[in-house]
Amino acid sequence: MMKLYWARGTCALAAHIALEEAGAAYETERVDFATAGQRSPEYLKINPKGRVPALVTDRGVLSENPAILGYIAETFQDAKLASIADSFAFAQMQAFNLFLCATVHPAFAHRFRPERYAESDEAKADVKAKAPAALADHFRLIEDRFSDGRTWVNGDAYSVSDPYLYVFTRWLFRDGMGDPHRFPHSLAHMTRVDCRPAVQRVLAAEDDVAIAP
Ligand SMILES: N[C@@H](CCC(=O)N[C@@H](CS)C(=O)NCC(=O)O)C(=O)O
Repeated sequence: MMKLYWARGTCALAAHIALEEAGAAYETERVDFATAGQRSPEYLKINPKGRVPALVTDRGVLSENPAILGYIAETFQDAKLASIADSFAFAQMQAFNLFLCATVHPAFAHRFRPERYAESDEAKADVKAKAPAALADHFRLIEDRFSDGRTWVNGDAYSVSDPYLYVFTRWLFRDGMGDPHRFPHSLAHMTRVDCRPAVQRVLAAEDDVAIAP
């Protein structure tokens, strides 16, 4: 059986929701960031990068959200969590997921983990200060994507991109990020994702709640 390593309030929520949406048989193990569980010798054997999510499969461990999400979509094709038969549509989905992974997520890390990027207090403050403006630029692109009236990130069909975007829209509500209501399409999308039974089940399992926009 697959096993997902996750931590509360993290990007691992996307993979957790995708597994639940897929109807996969899986178990989970919480990594406790409060006690630096992600850097424990036991966890570093699972993911030497010391990050969540990590998905243990019968062929080995997968890390990195776009890889995990693509793997879930391809493994559980009946759940229709991606356009598997259409290589171009699949690549477009991956392009969006990689944008979240390589651009949006690091911009949040500048805000929440400035110690990764700078040494002095002054430099860390600078790194933090710049993040909300960068994120506003990224979310404006996401808003543009929804301006054609689409329901989900990739069009009319829900895909693994949706829980992934959901994670970051929720993070807009954290301290210092400015007014999330500047991004109405993203907030409406977050609410649509919240309404999905699989999402409700995962939030309950993670002892988390939907955010009221
Ligand atoms: N590129 C990775 C990023 C994973 C990542 O940074 N996860 C964060 C949680 S959102 C983490 O595990 N942080 C632990 C730490 O920085 O010590 C992915 O998309 O899976």
